[in-house]
Amino acid sequence: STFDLIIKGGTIATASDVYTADIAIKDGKIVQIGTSLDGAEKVIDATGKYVLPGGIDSHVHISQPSGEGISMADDFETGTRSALFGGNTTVLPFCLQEKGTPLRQTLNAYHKLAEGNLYTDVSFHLIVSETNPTLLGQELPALAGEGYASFKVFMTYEGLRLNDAEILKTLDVARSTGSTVMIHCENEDAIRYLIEKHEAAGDVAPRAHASTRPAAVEREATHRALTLAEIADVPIVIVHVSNGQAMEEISRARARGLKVFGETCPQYLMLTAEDLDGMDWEGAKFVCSPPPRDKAAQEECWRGIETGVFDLFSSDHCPFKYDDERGKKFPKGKESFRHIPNGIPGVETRMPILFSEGVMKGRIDLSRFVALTSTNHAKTYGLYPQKGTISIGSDADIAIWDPSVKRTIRHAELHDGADYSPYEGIEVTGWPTTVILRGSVMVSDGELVGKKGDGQYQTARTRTPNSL
Ligand code: DUC
Ligand code: ZN
Ligand code: ZN
Ligand code: ZN
Repeated sequence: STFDLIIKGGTIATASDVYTADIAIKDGKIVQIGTSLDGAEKVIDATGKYVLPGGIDSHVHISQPSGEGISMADDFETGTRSALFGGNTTVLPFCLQEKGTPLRQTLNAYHKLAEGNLYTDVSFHLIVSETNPTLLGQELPALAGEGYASFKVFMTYEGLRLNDAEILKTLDVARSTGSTVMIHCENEDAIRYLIEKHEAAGDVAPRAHASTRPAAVEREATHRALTLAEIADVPIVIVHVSNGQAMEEISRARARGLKVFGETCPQYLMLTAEDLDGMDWEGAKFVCSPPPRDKAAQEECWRGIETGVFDLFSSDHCPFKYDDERGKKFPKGKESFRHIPNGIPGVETRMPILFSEGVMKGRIDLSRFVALTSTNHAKTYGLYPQKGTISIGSDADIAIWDPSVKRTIRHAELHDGADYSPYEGIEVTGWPTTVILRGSVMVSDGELVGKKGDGQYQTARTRTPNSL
């Protein structure tokens, strides 16, 4: 037949339009959009459903080394399987630079872990943890031209943080190569000071994690990152923004003419620091950085989603088991919050939460939902328009959402490798029931029909470099 697959009668939404039409797919690409299309081997009736670009989660951690004896709860198989069931067709995990090891060697190891195990497509960000001349002068520029077009730098974590001079040097490479830099903004020295004070006072329960990383440390670092980007004259992404004070820094920088992208995550809409309280170390389940704040900050983040301070809504999926042999969320001895690994799972629940709380509750429209969860990720990280939209010539990465599904989030029904969900018990309306990756049906009415290995690695393109 003429087409491999036709999706009939659904309400299609892109970042700019919402309309009813049929979509015809051939050889993994969208080849026609119109009415009364026929001539396909297979037809999916999407009447009464929303037909959206597959989600792109540009901030996930999979199989990332996380410190002495600590393993992440997801490998590429479980991480991408969970992503797929949450309506995603592409995820962007991080490749952490190992000090003293060529980045390419570490990247090869990640590719080995991914190969044959993917349920979604993936593209990699690099994490720059040191700034030797070979790395900055040769490795990063070469890799930027080979499809590794984004990297993350940290202003916090001993052994990982870069100082301002190092960040400037790294930003300089981004400018000349057209790479995109993501910055984790928290003031490490201030955090150290607060941790020492809390430990000295015997205040070591999980809640102290939030107290030792207050909004001020995020606000200051966000301001400093934006200042460094202004000096280096390069666009940046401020990742995982948790509150209004950091958002104001982004808005002020934009008013000065800076190109800056803002990202927020479900934890800053749905959780508060009070979740870090709780019996028997339960609060560890909600330890992430920056920490969840308060109800007012949640509302501020919603305003940012509505008004455009945020371009990106990512999960920051960073899964650790709570209670397990390797269960470092629940460390033997529970000596201090300081030993709880930072990060929580959420790749499968990211879009259902925003769909339910955002679209169904009338805070954002469908097009804004698509922009925040798919299109803007593809544009920011060099995958657009192959990924991130429904248009002729784009990959047929599509999620069909049933807005009538009512579901209570239960970890037992999710597909990740962790042993809990921070969103347990939250009720959502709407779920992606059928997910299509490059024309292959991967999830059909909630059932897995795709195979591991169906996902592929995708190279990303750099921006047009500017030489100042
Ligand atoms: N930063 C992240 O991006 N993810 C988890 C922990 C962290 O600090
Ligand atoms: Zn971070
Ligand atoms: Zn305290
Ligand atoms: Zn992260």
